[in-house]
Amino acid sequence: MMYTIWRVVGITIGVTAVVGVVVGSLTWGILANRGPPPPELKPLDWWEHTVIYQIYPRSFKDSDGDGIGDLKGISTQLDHLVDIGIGAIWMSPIFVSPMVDFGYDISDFYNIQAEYGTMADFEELVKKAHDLGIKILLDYVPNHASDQSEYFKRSLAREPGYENFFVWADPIIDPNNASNRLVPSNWISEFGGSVWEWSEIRQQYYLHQFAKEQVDFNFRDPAVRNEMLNIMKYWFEKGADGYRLDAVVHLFEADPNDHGGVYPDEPLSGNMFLNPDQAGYTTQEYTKHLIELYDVLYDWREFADGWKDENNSETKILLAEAYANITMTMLYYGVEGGRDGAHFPFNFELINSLSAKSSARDFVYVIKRWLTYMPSGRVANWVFGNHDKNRMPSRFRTNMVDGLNSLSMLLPGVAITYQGEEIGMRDGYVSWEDTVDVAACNQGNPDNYLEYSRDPARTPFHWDNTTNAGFSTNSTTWLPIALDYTEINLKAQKEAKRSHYKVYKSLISLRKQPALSHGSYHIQALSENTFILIRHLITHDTYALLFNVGSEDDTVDLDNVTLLREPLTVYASSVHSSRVDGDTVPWGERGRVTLQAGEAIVLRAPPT
Ligand SMILES: *[C@@H]1O[C@H](CO)[C@@H](O)[C@H](O)[C@H]1NC(C)=O
Ligand SMILES: *[C@@H]1O[C@H](CO)[C@@H](O)[C@H](O)[C@H]1NC(C)=O
Ligand SMILES: *[C@@H]1O[C@H](CO)[C@@H](O)[C@H](O)[C@H]1NC(C)=O
Ligand SMILES: *[C@@H]1O[C@H](CO)[C@@H](O)[C@H](O)[C@H]1NC(C)=O
Ligand SMILES: *[C@@H]1O[C@H](CO)[C@@H](O)[C@H](O)[C@H]1NC(C)=O
Ligand SMILES: *[C@@H]1O[C@H](CO)[C@@H](O)[C@H](O)[C@H]1NC(C)=O
Ligand SMILES: [Ca+2]
Ligand SMILES: [Ca+2]
Repeated sequence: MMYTIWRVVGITIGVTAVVGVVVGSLTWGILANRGPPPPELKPLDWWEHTVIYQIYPRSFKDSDGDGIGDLKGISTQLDHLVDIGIGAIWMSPIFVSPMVDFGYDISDFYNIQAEYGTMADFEELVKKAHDLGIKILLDYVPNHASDQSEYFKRSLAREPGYENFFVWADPIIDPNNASNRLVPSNWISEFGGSVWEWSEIRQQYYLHQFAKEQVDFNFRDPAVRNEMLNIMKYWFEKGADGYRLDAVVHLFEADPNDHGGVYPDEPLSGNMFLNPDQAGYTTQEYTKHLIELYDVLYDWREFADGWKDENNSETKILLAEAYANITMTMLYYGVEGGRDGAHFPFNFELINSLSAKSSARDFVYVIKRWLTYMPSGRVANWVFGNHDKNRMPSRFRTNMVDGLNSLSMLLPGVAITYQGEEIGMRDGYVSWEDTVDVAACNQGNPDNYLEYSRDPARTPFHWDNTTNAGFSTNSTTWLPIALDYTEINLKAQKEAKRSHYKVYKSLISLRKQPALSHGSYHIQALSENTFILIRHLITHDTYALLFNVGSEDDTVDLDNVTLLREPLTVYASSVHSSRVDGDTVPWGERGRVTLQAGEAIVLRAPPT
């Protein structure tokens, strides 16, 4: 209960800070002397304050020299994950797939892709990880199946039970020419072109919101919903601790029954930067964020919770991938006073709304927005990158790596790390000839493919400075190794006195501190470019992150930040900082602190 009150206090201060436009003139800290002694710390469920590490299996570690990462490779590198201190791994899809979209086009949801290994390899990975205290999250791809799947073959053949497994539609007859068939609607796929693909066999169109080889399931068919539960159950039985739910905003499309028997055209969005065959040229109002999808999601949650209760197992978690506006995103948590949804929807605000150009106040605003909109009693999460987005140092500045990693570690809730962020890996260079991402191949040309390509964020992990960065012994790898691997690699960073790896590791271990797991948060811009994030819990050490997100030196005043008491010592600092761990930050000149461009320091202050 007290815990909640403290959090509410944190939010109140946050809101005040937004309103109190005059930067740095806020008085804090009356709080410190208020209220009864500290509450018992509420025990947290395993996932509520964990760090989740996303592995892109194809690019993590190749164990057999074919140039492609695999499950045995992951098993052999679990020590690295134990060493840095993460609590769970989420693996991008490892199931049988023709690899049109590198595993997001699944042809057999119940088996492992041969190039990644065998079921025995998977079982061994689960066992090893669990023995080391690491949870395993799988990627659940409910929206679509590969056109090579049995489901699709059966549906093509109109096999009983499978006729409506996918979204089939008759052609529209051209009023001017009866032998010309037209697509059922003007909907555009995420990878470009119509969502409708003609099938000679069924003499009908099928719908695909991604590549034409990724056929959308028909979630209005109860048989589909049932099969999804079978899949979820199957991998729970194999030991999966939860799922990341892929592309859930696309689960439903408008129902012709609600539109006079036709698939309604979408109005044009008016976005003049897009071609008529690009997603977003129309409003997507009939293809994304349909309200029906939430009930399906809430059913999955009920299933996962039922599993836990009936089998007295640890919590199975569901994490929703939903690029949506803030209100639609928050609905993925569930309905207040109603059904639960995902344990959390991924927070993509740090990716979508912040960049190298953002000011301190932009950071503060975007962070508070999530925490303010989040329904009460839910758990926040922080994501700076994934396999679909340019890498974090490439979107921001390379001198911001430690500050960004520190920020996600110090904020309340779950921190999510995409493989390589712990060593500050940047986008790799992938030429047009080497490009394999379907999004870039479908929509791009040699001049503009990098606007679409997700390959640069997917180049293999840099283990060391040997051939292929220690990723593979093969002379060629499925994607080229980024050229900067001799400079940026795990081994070098372990040996260096200071490195991104060392900052990351020290920040993860700081998460055990009660102020981080249970404390209130206070975040405020101190100047145009520098903000402070404080985690505070009465009678425990207070921790504060000072982060200059600008591109010049900046001096800020800690005068009125009364939650901080002397002596202030440096717990961690950016690799390029002149401050070292254990340094005292002199309060002498009444708390003036200068930070270099991109510099972040994490300070420890005694209890208040
Ligand atoms: C600190 O607060 C006092 C009182 O509100 C104010 O006069 C002073 O300017 C503030 N100092 C800074 C550096 O903002
Ligand atoms: C090396 O990779 C290529 C494909 O990039 C593959 O054809 C070849 O068989 C691999 N070599 C070995 C030894 O697996
Ligand atoms: C009618 O459509 C068919 C099929 O697209 C095409 O081959 C034919 O030329 C069209 N006829 C006229 C008169 O446009
Ligand atoms: C409990 O676990 C068993 C397998 O261990 C599974 O078959 C069963 O469906 C689970 N219970 C629920 C409620 O899902
Ligand atoms: C969010 O999206 C939904 C559905 O697309 C729309 O109805 C709503 O107005 C949007 N809200 C905001 C705040 O943009
Ligand atoms: C590779 O790294 C080792 C230390 O791990 C270092 O001694 C060596 O000089 C490096 N070689 C190159 C080519 O950078
Ligand atoms: Ca391999
Ligand atoms: Ca769909």
